Amino acid sequence: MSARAAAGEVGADALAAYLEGERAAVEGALARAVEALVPALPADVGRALRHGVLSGGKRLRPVLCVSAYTACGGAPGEALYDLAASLELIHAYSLMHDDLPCMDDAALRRGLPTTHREHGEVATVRAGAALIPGAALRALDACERLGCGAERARDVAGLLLRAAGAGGMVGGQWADLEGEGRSLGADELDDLHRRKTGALLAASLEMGAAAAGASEAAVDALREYGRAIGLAFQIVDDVLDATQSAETLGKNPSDAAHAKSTYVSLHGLEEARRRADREAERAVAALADAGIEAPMLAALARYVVERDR
Ligand code: GRG
Repeated sequence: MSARAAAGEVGADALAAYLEGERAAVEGALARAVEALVPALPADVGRALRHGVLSGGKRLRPVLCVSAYTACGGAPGEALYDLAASLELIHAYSLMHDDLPCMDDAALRRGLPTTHREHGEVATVRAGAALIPGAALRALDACERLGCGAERARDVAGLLLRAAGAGGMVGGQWADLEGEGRSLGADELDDLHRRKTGALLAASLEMGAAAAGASEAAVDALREYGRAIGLAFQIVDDVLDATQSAETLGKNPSDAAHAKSTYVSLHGLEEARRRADREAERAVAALADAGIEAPMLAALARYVVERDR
């Protein structure tokens, strides 16, 4: 079945209602995480952390984690949302640091001033750094409450940290910064984004499946789904950067200003859109091939390519 047909089983209204409910539960878990982390921090660092974590966003990574967990037969509850929120804590730190003058030098994020513009560079660097171990500890604690057992808890937290590390998001960001002003080849661009954006998105699915105690085949399929939608997500990010206003995006388009190679600069708009569609189809096929029936994950694959921000 194609991604569009599989997603068609979940109508637009049902998807919107699902996203709204899941996001509300994720916001609750993020608020719990912030309340747990802030008391140990100086007041200005706490304010920066609160800004970076609690000022909106699509909350896609935690939603994917929860969706994978339930697709593998797990029942949602507070501990699951706390596990899912650990991904968003890493994501939040990456955006706070990415926006700094030494990286993207961005003034606007999610329609608001970036964290360092509001709270200063020093507090933002410190808050971002505090989020990394904070996320790992939240993930371990959530796994324990989910009854994962020590070995599975270590595996799940390991997935998060490997995806965030030099072989994943951090390494991808280095490659991205080093690639500015240079024309990257198609394989180089895929590799960069598989690490910078794709690794954490794929880990979201894999963590949900692993925490649910899914079979190796199911974990593999969800990783495959995650890798494909991770790439689709980044391609669409490039398309949106090239075509949408700051008002719609909630941030200033910046790829051209930083002379970045993108899917649009390399392949053109139409081919970039087709490639994103193909990746979404591939994601859904990976689940179907493994016999995983998950219409909501098919709908989320469509959402990733059809989103406008
Ligand atoms: C020290 C080199 C070095 C790196 C530190 C800063 C950093 C680590 C990593 C940055 C990675 C990065 C900026 C990835 C961007 C991924 C991306 C497409 C973000 C946008 O995600 P959305 O659309 O954002 O999910 P919302 O706002 O919806 O949460």
